[in-house]
Amino acid sequence: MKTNRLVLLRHGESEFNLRNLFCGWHDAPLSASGLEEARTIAAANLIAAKLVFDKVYCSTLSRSKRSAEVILSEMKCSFLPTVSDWRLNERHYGNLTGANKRDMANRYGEEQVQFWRRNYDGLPPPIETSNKYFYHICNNPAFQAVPIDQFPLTESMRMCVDRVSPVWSEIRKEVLEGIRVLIVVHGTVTRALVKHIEGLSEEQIEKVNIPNSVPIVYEFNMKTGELIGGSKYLGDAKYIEKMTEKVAGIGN
Ligand code: DG2
Repeated sequence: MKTNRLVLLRHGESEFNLRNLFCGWHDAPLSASGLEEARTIAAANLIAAKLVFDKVYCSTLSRSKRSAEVILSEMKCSFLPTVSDWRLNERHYGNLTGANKRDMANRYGEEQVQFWRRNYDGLPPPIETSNKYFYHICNNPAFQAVPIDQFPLTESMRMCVDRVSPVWSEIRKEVLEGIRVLIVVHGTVTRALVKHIEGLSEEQIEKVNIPNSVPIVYEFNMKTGELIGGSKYLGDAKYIEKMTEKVAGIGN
């Protein structure tokens, strides 16, 4: 049986992850630990697993692109073709962008915040012109390829799963042709891809949380397109469990 692998990865910790702020389409850079994580956790685990790649996909946001650059540099394969596709950008967090997750929980209650974060149809209020990040987001050249009628003001998980669907079909086709792909994206986009890949239900995906910098490996039967086994998270199981729990919670 001929098989091929696909690796999914959430970028290293961003400045907004560090400060516990909703980020979405704001272009926050990686934190110092995020840069270090991309090297010592993401790349190190890929190297230890002897994984090699032919092509890389990331979003047009710098936390995704920078993580991919650091990983490729560490793996000594910066020459690999890298596609930055806006359809892989993080879910737009609407007017929550820039807000502290704990402050929002104190104001609106934990249940409401978790509804916005994890419910399949949880739709944050649309971003307003008074939001500090509104103009930065609207004028970011990284979003030039976004068709005007598809430029979001907010998005639910469902909307994100739909947005990612066509790019996932393109990537899947390449994987089944034998191209070894690495995808370096965001928390919600990784969950959207996990839903597509594993065929999870809406209820199941609401319970999935993705830690930064932990490679997730999938193997496919190239003839039938079937997924062989489930996901395999690379790295220290205790660390992955701790970081997954941290992402699931609202934080301080
Ligand atoms: C986080 C996800 O996205 O946040 O937009 O704040 O992966 O780009 O850091 P990322 C954000 P949660 O949905 O986990 O609250």
